[in-house]
Amino acid sequence: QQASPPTPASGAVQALPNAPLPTPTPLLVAADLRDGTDLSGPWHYSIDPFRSGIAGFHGEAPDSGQQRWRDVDVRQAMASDSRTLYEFDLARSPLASLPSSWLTHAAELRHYDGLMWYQRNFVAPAKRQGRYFLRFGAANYATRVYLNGQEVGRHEGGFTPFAFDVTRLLRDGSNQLTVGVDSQATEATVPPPVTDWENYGGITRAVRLIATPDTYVDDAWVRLTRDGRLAADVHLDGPQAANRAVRLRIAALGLDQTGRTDAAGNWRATMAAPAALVRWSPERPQLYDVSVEAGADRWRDRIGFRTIEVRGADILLNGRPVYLRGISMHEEELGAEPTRAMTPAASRALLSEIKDGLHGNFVRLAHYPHSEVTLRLADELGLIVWSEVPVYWRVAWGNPDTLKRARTMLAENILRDRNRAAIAIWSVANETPVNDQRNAFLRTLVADARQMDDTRLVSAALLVERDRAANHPVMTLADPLAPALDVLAINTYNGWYTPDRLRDLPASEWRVPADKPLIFSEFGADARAGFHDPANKQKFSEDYQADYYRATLAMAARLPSLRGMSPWILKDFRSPRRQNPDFQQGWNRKGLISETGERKEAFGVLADFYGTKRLDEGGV
Ligand code: GCB
Repeated sequence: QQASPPTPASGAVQALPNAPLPTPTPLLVAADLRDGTDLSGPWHYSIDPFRSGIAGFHGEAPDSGQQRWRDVDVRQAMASDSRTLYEFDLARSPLASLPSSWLTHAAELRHYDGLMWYQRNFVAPAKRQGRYFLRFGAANYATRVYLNGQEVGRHEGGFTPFAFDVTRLLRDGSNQLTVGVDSQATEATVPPPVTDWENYGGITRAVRLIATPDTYVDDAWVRLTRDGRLAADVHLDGPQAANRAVRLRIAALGLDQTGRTDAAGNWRATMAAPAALVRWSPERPQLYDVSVEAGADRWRDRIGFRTIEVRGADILLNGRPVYLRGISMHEEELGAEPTRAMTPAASRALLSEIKDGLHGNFVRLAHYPHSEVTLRLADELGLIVWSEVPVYWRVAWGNPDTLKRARTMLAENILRDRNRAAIAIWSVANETPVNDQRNAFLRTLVADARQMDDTRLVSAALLVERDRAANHPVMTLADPLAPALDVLAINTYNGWYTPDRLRDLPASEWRVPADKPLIFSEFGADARAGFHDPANKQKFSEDYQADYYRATLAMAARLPSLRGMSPWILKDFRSPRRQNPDFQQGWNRKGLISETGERKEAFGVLADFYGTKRLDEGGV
């Protein structure tokens, strides 16, 4: 079912005429819970700044001496025939442990941006039956995969999973897997080259060899509909996908429902929600073991059930108003040398600061889809999630390829995560400049999100205009995208990027539509942990940051439609734009904790505010 399309404001630009939704295949939903061989660990790597493994020096196909994916013993080949030439030998190149970004493989790679080759061998399971997929959690940004010298596929986008069927290419014993990953952004990529975070090139999430029966459950989506019924959509892939018996079970609820797929391998069912169902909430993040059986396959996931909707300016979770006590975060683990490899422990260290330290119930996972490790943990801990695609700042709005990339990323993100109860909001963009092409681009993404998921809210982090003539902050939300969104979200930095005095912030005037929930998707100020300046309270001091939070929270308290916030940001994060030698040293310092976890004064200011709000759930 499709949610009724939002009514566009008069004069607003429509969505672009929609090409069909991009549907990534295979999807392998909940792949992280399937049986498989984890290919994490040591891989060989070799830089290729001129991309000579992809094209020769006149642009022709590369010659064999430049190819890194050849399935040969290079040293032996050269020793046995003096005419043989290889200039790359991955099998003898240095080793690094994956998943991780290459920025931390070696000191000289700290700023490498381009093509990197990775290679490892693995032993295929003996007595194979069924199908085998190579599944990548994420590789940033453009990836080519070769198995035993044969190309098996390509993928673009640094934050979403992809998989290739390699059943026929696997051989007994040792198999050689070669992966080229190119991190370089262009004007046409998503995100574009200029961002405010580190571009961690590499294979940053797990690579696994996953085994399934010939016909298997490629997609299953089990959820509460807006009217409180239980709905399931299942898609089988394989030679016996059509007209196949399917069984959905939630043992703890006594639910056992059977059905049959149609000719396309799809089964859709809705049923009354079992009376015993405990709805997922931050206070009680109940999850259930859910399985879908079809033929020899048994798909499983752990799923929470809740409803999320908007009524007037309220956000309703399970029918009750909720105030989003949140914070934003990047996918970057604590420590002085992060590599963007989100282990369960690394993710827990961050999310528990939000849940327990700040008394939060909400996290904005900025500015791209985060690891499924983090999404599963948010489900388990009870943190409501804002999930986003990296349509950030200035992308090539008029380029149809760029739109296709963004749509595919959004689809990959939503289809991966539709079973996560924690996710309440799909965000289609962050701080994008208003113009007709951009409006049409983003409307297309909004329509896609609604088509793929009619159970969640859609938003985008928007900018407001400041009245230049006024002598106190007068802020107006005039974005023509606003009518298309369920939740209005504003990034605001008065008193940090503007010369406003903090004491003037509480009296700011906000001209925003009153009939929709508003959240502050960002506000923040840099502070270098340990730098105190009580006398002058200069920018970059902990004192200024704490005062900035006090002033902004006082301002927030006066906004009648404000229903939550995700200040910028939990932890200091690497950003090449931030080079102030005294205070930043390559880090955006707007964290409430430093990169190594030291809490700044403002952490306590926000924790107190949220701690009080908790007693007053739903109130503003
Ligand atoms: C923003 C961006 C965020 C930046 C932040 C900042 O508005 O959305 O990505 O890091 O400001 O620190 O300026």
